[in-house]
Amino acid sequence: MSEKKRVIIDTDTAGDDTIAILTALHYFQVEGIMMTGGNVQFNQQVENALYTVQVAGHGGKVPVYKGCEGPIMGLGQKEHRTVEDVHGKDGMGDSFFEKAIQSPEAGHAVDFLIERVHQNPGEIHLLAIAPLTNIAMALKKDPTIASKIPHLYIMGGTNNALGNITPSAEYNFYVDPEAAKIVLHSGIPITMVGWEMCTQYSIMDDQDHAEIEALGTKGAQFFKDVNKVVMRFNKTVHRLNGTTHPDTLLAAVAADESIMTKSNLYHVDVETVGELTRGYSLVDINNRLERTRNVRVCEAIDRDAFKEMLLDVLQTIN
Ligand SMILES: [Ca+2]
Repeated sequence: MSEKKRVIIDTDTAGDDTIAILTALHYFQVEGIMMTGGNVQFNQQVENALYTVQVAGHGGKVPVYKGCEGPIMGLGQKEHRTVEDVHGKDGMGDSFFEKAIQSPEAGHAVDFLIERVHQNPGEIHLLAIAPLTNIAMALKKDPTIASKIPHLYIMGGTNNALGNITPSAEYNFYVDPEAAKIVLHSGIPITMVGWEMCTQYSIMDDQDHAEIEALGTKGAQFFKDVNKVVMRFNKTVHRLNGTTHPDTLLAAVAADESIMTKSNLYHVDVETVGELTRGYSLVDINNRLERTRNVRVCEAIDRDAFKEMLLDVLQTIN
C-alpha cells in the first residue's frame, strides 16, 4: 500500500468537524490540527478536537495548535456569531464528554503551518473545515508558502445556492469573508465543496442513523452522541430530514476524489460588502467576468460511496 497523503486540518471543532477529523485520521497521515474561531466558544472547540483525536485512538500523537480566535475584520462586532443552537452548548450535541488527556501545543497555529509547509515543500495538503482566518493570516505573514502547498480542500461557500447562516451565505465564508477572499486568490490549487453539496449528498436520515448505530462500535456511539442536537435543528430550521455532514464530505473527497463525480474549474470570489450578501460566494459558471478560474468546484457526489466511507471510518473505531 502506498504511503498515506499528509494533511493539516484547520477546524472549528464542533458537530461534524469531529467526524471529519475521524475520517482524516483514517485516510491520511495527519500532521497537526489548527483551531480557528467559529462554531462555539474557542476553548471548548480546542477541547472537542483533543477529545476527538483521543476517541480515534490517536491521543498524544497528533498536535493541536490554537490559532486565531476571531475573524480578521468581523465588521466591528466584538465576537463573531457562534452556533450553539446547531450543535449544542458544548458543540458536541450536549454530550459534555470528559476532559481529554492531551493538551494543546504552546505555539500558534499560523506559525506551525508556515514552518511545517517550508519543512515539507509540496507535501502538506490542507483540509479547511472552518472559517479561513488561520490560513489567510499564514498567507499574509509568509506568502511564499502558497507555492509549496500542493492542494487546499475547502468546505465553504455555495455554488449559486441557498446559504445556511443567512439565505445568501454559508457559515465559514460568512464569519470571515476577508479571509476567504485572501485564500481564494492565493494561487494555491483549491477544491471547494459547498453547502449545497452537503444538503444534496451528505444527509443521514433516521434509517442511515439506525444502520450506523447497528455497527455497535465506539465510533458509531460517538457519531450518535455528537449528532443529537443537529438532527432536531435541521428538521425545524432547515427543513432537512436528517443530519448534515459538510466537513466529513470534504474530508472524504480529499481522501478519494473519485467520489466527486462532477466538478469544474470556475472563477470563484466572495462578497465582503453586500448589505444582504456578506459572505456570499460568487461562482462564475458562464465565465461572464472573464477572470482566472481559480477553484475546482465540486458539483456532484457518489452518495453511496460517501456513505460507505463514513461507515468504514466508524466501524474501525472501537
Ligand atoms: Ca467546521
